Amino acid sequence: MSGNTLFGSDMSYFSGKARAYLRWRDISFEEIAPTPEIMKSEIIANIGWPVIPVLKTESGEFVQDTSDIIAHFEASNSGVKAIPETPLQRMVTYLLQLFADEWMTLPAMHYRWNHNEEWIYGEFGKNSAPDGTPEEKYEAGKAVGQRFRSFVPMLGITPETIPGVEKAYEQFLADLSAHLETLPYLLGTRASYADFALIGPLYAHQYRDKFTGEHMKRTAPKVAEYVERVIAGEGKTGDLVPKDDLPVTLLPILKVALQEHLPVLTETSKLFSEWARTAEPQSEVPRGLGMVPFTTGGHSGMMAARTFSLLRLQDALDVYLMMLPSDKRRADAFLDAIDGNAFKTMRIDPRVTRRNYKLALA
Ligand SMILES: N[C@@H](CCC(=O)N[C@@H](CS)C(=O)NCC(=O)O)C(=O)O
Repeated sequence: MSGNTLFGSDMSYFSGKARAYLRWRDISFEEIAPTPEIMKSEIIANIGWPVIPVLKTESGEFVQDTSDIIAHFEASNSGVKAIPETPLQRMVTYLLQLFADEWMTLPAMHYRWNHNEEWIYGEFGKNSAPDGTPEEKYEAGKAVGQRFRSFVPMLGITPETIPGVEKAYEQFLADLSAHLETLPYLLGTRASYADFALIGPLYAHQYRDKFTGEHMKRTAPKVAEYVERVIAGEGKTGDLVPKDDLPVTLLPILKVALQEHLPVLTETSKLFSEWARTAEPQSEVPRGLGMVPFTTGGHSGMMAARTFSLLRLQDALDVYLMMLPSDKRRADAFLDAIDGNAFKTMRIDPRVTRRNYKLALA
């Protein structure tokens, strides 16, 4: 195998994010599905745990985590940057990534596992038993799918919270549709990093999964067309909104995102700081640290305190804390406008990083 290989799947949330970026950047790559053999010989052998997407570069280097995959190519590319270079748009990009990667998992997992379960087993089976009969595909897909299905209760998706998850998702579709009336991409007339991040939840689960996709195309056709553009790698030319400004139509989305997610992140960071007090320096961080309360769409429950979210939050905080005073005043005005005050004083203490493809103390 030579060239860039993306071990990924059309059914996978984060593979869509990486794939949309690679196409937008015109990077030639071959996407290879994670058959059980590939999982063992390429992914577990090199990354240490079963996860996709994984990039194997031309030189045989393995990169995991979509932000590292994108950073790998951005470092050597002389074209426009995927991540905006101006401070407020940059911070908002990381906030949108935090929302897309870590909060949109709620509707994605709810709709997949409560409305598309039987269908998705057949789809998973295309990777697990590519040469099998439909029945063999279904059984093989079910064996793989059970692992993902088991994440549903940890996300707090229960009969009590499902009406809230659905309400929040429908509001999101309405807000994004309104935004797309004025701009074709999140931050302008070209695609940027935030669009790739949003394709994570929006492509595989919300657009491609049979029943959820039909619902999106029927109730939010502008969003469906947007998903088609971004996953195809369109939006290469055009501009971001000038003068580091933000489209006002993004504010409702960011407002709900922060209102719902920040309380969870605050509780998670407290549990993390407590855990870190007695942890060895540079330790690997557990993926979950107990349960925390949350509210979405007005319905409340308990979900796992997922530590990886703190890394995505830390990226946004780093941009905020490094801002020059005049930029920070603009960022504060923006945070005030979306009731995001809690963000201003949040700190990830101690800092986190990734080591050996896992979350670790910096
Ligand atoms: N933060 C990672 C997340 C990757 C991820 O969660 N991938 C899913 C499939 S879309 C997976 O393989 N999950 C296995 C697991 O979480 O144990 C990234 O951005 O690449």
